[in-house]
Amino acid sequence: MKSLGRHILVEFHGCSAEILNDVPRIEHGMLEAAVQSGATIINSVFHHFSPFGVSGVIVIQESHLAIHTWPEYRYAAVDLFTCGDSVNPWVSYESLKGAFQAEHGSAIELNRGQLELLEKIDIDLGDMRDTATRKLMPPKHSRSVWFTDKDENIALSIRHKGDRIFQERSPYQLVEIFDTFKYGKMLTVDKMVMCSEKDETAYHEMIIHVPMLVNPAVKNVLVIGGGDGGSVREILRHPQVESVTMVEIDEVVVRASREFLPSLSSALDDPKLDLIIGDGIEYLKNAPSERFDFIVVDSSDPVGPSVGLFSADFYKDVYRCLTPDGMMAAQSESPRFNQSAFVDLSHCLQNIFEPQNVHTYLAFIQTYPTGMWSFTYCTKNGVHPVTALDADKSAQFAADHDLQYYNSDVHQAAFCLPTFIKKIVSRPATAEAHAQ
Ligand code: SPD
Repeated sequence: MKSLGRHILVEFHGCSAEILNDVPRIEHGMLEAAVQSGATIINSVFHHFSPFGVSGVIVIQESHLAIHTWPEYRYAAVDLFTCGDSVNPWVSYESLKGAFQAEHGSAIELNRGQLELLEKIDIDLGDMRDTATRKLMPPKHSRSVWFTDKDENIALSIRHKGDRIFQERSPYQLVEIFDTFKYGKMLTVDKMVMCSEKDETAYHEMIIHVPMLVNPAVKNVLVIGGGDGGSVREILRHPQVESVTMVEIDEVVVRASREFLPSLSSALDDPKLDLIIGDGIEYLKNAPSERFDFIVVDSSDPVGPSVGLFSADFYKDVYRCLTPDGMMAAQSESPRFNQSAFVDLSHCLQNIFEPQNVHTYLAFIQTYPTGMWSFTYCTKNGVHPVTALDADKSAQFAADHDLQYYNSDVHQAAFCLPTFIKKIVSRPATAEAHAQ
């Protein structure tokens, strides 16, 4: 051996763009490449970048494998650096070429630390010898693989166990489930977090119990979206409910939730539920007027199939289909992360329901970017969400059902809005907002 290490600088062209934007697949390909070359894996760290691209490093006992990808160019730059003779980096090269489905690969090899240019010195470890020896214990592989929900300026990353539990591209969206360290299994749609086992209660308890505990006579409920089943589970805690209709556009969300998120989907087989796989917008267009006491819009974010769930035409149908004492609750996005969607929806609802009947409230959803999430409660008859609350009854309900987020204090506090939010929701509606 004439050098300390071999460094192969690799260019992969014509790769699969989808693979190059997929953190778990890239991490898996890199790990496999390390194993095949005979390396001992110590650690892996992989991140997704906005809007495309993945960077990651596998630290091996013999040095490292590193990558950065440009899916939009179907190109990956890879460094394979190995020390000693026990590992052949060219084996990793061949393995990765296959894993990324590269049409073309090229590489140059550098000898790093040429021995003829180096002079070895003796190092006396002294008291450090014991520590140094202990560090030679066989390494334990730890993985650091992250899911990131982001836009161009804000991101929230959650570490998961590296392997995806479920992935399917439906006709509408990419549906995935990851197993996270802190939040249990987490459902994502088109790379946006929908819910996680450990913090979904905040979302579902707040979208359902806030409206239902101020309107205890609700009998017939419609849920638009909500395919994971969390909203239906909470609605059915209220014994006076006679029927729930849920219209979810994406059968894949329901199937994945039934299989991997049983704590959310547990009520999807309840006899009071009529589960319709279909387009909620079309459903409401054709639904009879004054049919429902309560309509819940449990949508995903306003992209893809959910865009129409943020439109004035849709909410005019919601209004029409509510009974005279009816009410509606919608997830209305983050006042910071999705400010324009939040503001436009608030103005749109004020135009349809009248400003005094539209109330924004907040919950802290830890797995959503910024954590600050909003819901909007609207009525036809003006029942106020705080003054009409029977606080004792709502406290009892929360205790009886062992709720995790909702309680009577949180209910009332949720309507106390920070000043910047008060300002943006009370701003007069613009012509553009009406048009959307
Ligand atoms: N970014 C998340 C927006 C909220 C999505 N709805 C979640 C569905 C839970 N039933």
